[in-house]
Amino acid sequence: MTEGTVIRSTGSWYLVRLDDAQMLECRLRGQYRLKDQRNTNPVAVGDKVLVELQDDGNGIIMEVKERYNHIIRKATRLSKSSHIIAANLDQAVLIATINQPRTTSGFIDRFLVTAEAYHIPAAIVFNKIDLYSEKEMETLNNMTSVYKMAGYPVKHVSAKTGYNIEFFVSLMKDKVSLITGHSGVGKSALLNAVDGRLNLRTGIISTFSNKGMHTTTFAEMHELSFGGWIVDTPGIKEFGLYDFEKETLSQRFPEMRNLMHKCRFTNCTHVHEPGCAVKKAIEENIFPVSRYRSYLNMLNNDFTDEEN
Ligand SMILES: Nc1nc2c(ncn2[C@@H]2O[C@H](COP(=O)(O)OP(=O)(O)OP(=O)(O)O)[C@@H](O)[C@H]2O)c(=O)[nH]1
Ligand SMILES: [Mg+2]
Ligand SMILES: [Zn+2]
Repeated sequence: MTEGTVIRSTGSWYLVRLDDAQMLECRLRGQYRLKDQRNTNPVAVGDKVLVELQDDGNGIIMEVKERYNHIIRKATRLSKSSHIIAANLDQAVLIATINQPRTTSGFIDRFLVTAEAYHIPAAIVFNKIDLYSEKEMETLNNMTSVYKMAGYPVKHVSAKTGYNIEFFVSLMKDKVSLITGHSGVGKSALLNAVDGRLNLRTGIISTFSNKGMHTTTFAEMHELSFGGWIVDTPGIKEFGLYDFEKETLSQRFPEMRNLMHKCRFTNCTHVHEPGCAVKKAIEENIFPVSRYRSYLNMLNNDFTDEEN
């Protein structure tokens, strides 16, 4: 048997890159049992697998190795069954824009909380730097300091002018990165700018008309010419669809995690309790209000996007 990585999954066929770089179309062993019945797909992009070569030139996936991590999408928020989008990721990179389209801090915070919940390091790349007005630059700089303070890498780039593109390259080099973000933020344009070989389609075509086609998740991994892999996921509209427990939510905010031990009550929810270190930090202007607002919205299951 040979080891490889699942690069693409289209339901019944899997494209596997063997460790000697050979590509092999594979099917899944017939009696492969789903260990976790709640997931609709037993094998996901990024999975490390053991395959057996067949006489017809295809392969059979005999075994899926234990995942280092994975990220799940649910059919709907209330749905019991879920779909594994990708496995064994080194990081999740959110491509965001202040305008055209606007990425709100609520959306960014749900992305970050989800990445924390799945133990996937997260980074934020603000694109379209060439477009912003003075006021939008101010918003950008405020958001940047908020997320840097929380400990996340933040970069400003422009796919159009090439500004800081080398930072985007260094962020992804030799890593497996999930690339996500609203439609139109320039994910494909940025990836084309760093690696022309990818030749991804850009513009508005991939957003609207293809809406229904992508929903089954054909996530795909692409090799980067300078080293590393990206996972392109056309289907994720709202990254933050995961089932969190309210008690653990504050642990998904690194800056809250660092303060919590100072709250009077160990099970403090940082909402109404006396002696709360988080609320004190907000009063003292050392905890960002936008992050706290997102926390409250998530506690209340409020996923509407509001102000930055
Ligand atoms: N001004 C400017 N326009 C950009 C920049 N990056 C991308 N665009 C434009 O924004 C539009 C959308 O870019 P895409 O790369 O297709 O966006 P996407 O994030 O891949 O969108 P989906 O595939 O629909 O998820 C295109 O018209 C790009 O030319 C940038 O840095 N500056
Ligand atoms: Mg695209
Ligand atoms: Zn508290």
